[in-house]
Amino acid sequence: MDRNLALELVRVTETAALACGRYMGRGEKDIADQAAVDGMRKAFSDVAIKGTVVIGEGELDEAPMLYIGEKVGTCRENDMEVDIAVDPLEGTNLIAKGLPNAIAVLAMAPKGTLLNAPDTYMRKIAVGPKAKGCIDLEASVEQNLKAVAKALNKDINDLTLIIQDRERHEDIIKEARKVGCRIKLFSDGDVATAIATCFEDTGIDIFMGIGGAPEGVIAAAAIKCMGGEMQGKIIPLYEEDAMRCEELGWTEEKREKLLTLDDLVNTDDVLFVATGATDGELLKGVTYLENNRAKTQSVVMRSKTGTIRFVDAIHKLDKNDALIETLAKHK
Ligand code: VTB
Repeated sequence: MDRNLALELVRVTETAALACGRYMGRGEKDIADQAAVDGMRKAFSDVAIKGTVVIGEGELDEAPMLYIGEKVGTCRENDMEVDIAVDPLEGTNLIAKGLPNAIAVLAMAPKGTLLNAPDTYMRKIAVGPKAKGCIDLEASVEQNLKAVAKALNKDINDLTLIIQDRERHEDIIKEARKVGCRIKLFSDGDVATAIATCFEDTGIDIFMGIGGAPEGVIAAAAIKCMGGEMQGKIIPLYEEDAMRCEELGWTEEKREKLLTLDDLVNTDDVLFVATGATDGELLKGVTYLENNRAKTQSVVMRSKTGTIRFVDAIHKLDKNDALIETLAKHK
């Protein structure tokens, strides 16, 4: 994929983050989400790709924009055909409450290479590059924690597990506490937190737990770029999830299969881009400056070269056409 697309795509997540940034703490998660979706959709129209959304806002009947199957980009004859996975606002609750780790995020890869995950749950485990090859989703929590501690040459008491604060994780938390591991609980947003394992200075060594399956594929794109490891398994938590899986061809047999990083993202040419909406482990959120300006921080990665770029940008809010249109709509 053309490397210049990486920077083009930064504009897309920047626009989504700027569109929803003003809703921080206003308790309106759906409005914030809609603004991010509108911003992202608008910004995509200038990108020279023939993109198909494979992970998006839902099916056509439930999402008017960025629905699964929607074509995005300029879609000209010679444009490259790509799969797009988006989450215009990953962590709608987070922005509504002004909590950390809300991001606007997307991944792009050659056509047919991103897993078409069902919109249900996934059991996940992720680590950074130094612990690659040491995890096994099917092994016990204790085995995984000990293996990762060994790989990182850390005492298990110094190892930090990050896991979503949910009742469904009680057993994992109990087992991790038993072996004396440190635990960081987070309320929402398991893309940013899974990726945090790949950045040593976050202090996060391992990510575990059950979160959204689509979010799993998006996180896997970043982890692939950074040389970390992730595994997943589709888990329908509720009865309607199981029905949904069957509907989408994710039969019980298919769900049994352990999904490796290559199953989640089946290419060595994936791009991952995210912009902070609220401050987080990895990125600063949108900050507003005097004279109608706002500052964003984004990260863009390419698995082909392994380059990780952080992009700080200052935007003149009254000079960015895609944004002006989106902001006017959401006044
Ligand atoms: C998960 C996680 C997301 O919402 O989907 C979670 O992957 C939903 O879990 O990052 P619950 O159903 O238990 O709330 C997020 O945290 C935010 O979208």
